Amino acid sequence: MVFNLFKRKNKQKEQEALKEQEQLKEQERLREQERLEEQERLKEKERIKEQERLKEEERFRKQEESNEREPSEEPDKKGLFRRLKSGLTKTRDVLNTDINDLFKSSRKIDDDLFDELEEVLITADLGMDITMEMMDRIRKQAGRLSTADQLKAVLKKELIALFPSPSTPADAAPALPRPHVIMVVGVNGTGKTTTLGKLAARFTRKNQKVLIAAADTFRAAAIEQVGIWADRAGASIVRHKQGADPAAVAYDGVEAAMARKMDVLLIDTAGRLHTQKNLMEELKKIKRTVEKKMPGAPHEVLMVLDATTGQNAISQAKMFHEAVNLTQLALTKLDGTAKGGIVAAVAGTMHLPIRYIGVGESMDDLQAFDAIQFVNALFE
Ligand SMILES: Nc1nc2c(ncn2[C@@H]2O[C@H](COP(=O)(O)OP(=O)(O)O)[C@@H](O)[C@H]2O)c(=O)[nH]1
Ligand SMILES: [Mg+2]
Repeated sequence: MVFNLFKRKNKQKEQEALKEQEQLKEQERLREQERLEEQERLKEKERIKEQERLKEEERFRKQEESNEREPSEEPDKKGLFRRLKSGLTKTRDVLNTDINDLFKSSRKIDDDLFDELEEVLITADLGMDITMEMMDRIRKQAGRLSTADQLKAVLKKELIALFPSPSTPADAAPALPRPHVIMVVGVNGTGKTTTLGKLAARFTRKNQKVLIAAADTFRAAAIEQVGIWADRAGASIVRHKQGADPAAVAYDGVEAAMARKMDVLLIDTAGRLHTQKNLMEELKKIKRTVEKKMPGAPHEVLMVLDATTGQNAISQAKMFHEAVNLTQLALTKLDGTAKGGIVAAVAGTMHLPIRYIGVGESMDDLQAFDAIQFVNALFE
């Protein structure tokens, strides 16, 4: 009896031990499965990264090839390229000479060298954040770098990667529906009206019918200035008197553009009001009014930034983006004292396409922006 009880207890214990062992095994199996799944996930991530890197390299290589072919095939574009290059002399001098100096007497790649490169990038107005990001990426590739040319190639590639890939070619005709409405915004004096005028000329040259709404009613001179640009560009204009409600001008602009079957409507806006808050509220109101008259419009909100203001351009862009949701950017005055790094810094921070750059005050001094061409111009 006692013996039987003892046997039964023993058996129970054995069974419990077995159960426990099985549970442990099951846990281990689950852990192993998790580990394998995690490995698989990491591998997949690496694969995607590698694919992206290859795509980027391919894009870069193709552009390098087309740049080499450019002189014979597209003399006009080559002229623009040369003008862009001469506009960027200062940045180029900084980048070129300093980077080449860094590698004089075949220096080793070490921390000192990276410190100096970092300084060069900050001097080129790339800004602190983007410079740090860039240095991080370059350091990771340092193992296979030994010459100035290799470093330049990596730097170029990483700079190009800062720009969001354009979804449409920079110089494509405006998309349907018509009128294609572009609202131009930005701080006073950055070159809004000038850029709008140059844009109008670009479109009319392509046989597009362009209407301009003079919604900067803050100063009489501003309305006059738009009028002059409209004449030059062969565009029509809708204007009210000084002090009129800018949203009403924009509304009339949309109405007229629809009635007159215009291809493009460009809306000029003010860059300064009595307070910054008023300005943002006014821009929002213009946008709302335009949308009410033509659902889906404005199709683009183009912010104009003065490249010579350096890092300020970034804080301006953030503020306007918050208020009116920018869709594209133009950087002006790259023919002046601007440092080219600001272009990459803006693109890398805002993640918005830079559509145009201004390289002078006349009608032809607006270029469709091409990141690869631009970065190449910085280094040549
Ligand atoms: N050098 C140069 N000057 C420019 C460029 N774009 C605009 N400007 C000048 O900047 C000044 C302000 O331009 P404006 O269009 O009136 O600016 P807005 O107040 O933003 O409308 C004018 O003297 C323009 O000629 C450019 O790309 N290069
Ligand atoms: Mg203006």
